[in-house]
Amino acid sequence: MNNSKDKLFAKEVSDADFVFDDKVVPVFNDMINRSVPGYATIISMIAVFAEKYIQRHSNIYDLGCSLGAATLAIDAQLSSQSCRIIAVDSSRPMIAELEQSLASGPGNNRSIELRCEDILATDIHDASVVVLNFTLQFIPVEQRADLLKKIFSGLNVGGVLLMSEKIKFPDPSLNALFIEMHEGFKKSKGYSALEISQKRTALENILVPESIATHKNRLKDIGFDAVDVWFQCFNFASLVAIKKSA
Ligand code: GEK
Repeated sequence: MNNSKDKLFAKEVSDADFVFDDKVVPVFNDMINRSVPGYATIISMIAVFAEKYIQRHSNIYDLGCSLGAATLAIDAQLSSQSCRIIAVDSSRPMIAELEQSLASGPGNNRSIELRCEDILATDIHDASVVVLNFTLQFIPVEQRADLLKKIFSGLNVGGVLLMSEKIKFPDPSLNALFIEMHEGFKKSKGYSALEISQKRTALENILVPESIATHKNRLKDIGFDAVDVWFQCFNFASLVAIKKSA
């Protein structure tokens, strides 16, 4: 897997929206690790959750898998071969790179199926674990409930949704504080002020954060019985939502 340093916004760029294209793939690992506080912890804990919730002969979905960090962590964690991991992303360069790393990597390579498609069109069935790791934030707000409803109905009883998101806060002063802290984190990881501000502009229209309360209420309204945050650092959080009954 390519691990080049992310310099995409180091020079002045035009005001175009961010896209997950072939320029992003080689730097994606570096970018996400230096941009999302706690990313590595979240990935390894997703695998720990998966180990607990996996059901025999069920499907695990990694929706918006990018280079497959969650897929690969789950694959490495699970000793049983009796499940199938379905990794989906609409970016062809991401899926192509993941395909290559699966072909050359040391993973268990249990049944991992890669799909280059819009997750809004993905059929979810017989699922024990569904991962939405920083993906829902890119789905238009008005389509989020339908996607989550589809996930809920495709989950088996006893299944789990693990969902990480950039979040916003109802209190404007706290919202501003956490944005400042996040930018401080990026600065501490070597991003310049120009890189931080250009990336902010590029994501403005395509990454739409919501509050933790909005996420929790929507998941509960859809039918998830137990919903809470299991990880948070500044304006990044990961939620666990369990389907206890149909
Ligand atoms: C990780 N989960 O490393 N359908 C399919 N894929 C989509 C869609 C869509 N409608 N919209 C966006 N994506 C990964 C990180 S990155 C998060 C996820 C980030 C894909 C998009 O192509 C990209 O690969 C991914 O969602 C979001 O654990 O870069 O902040």
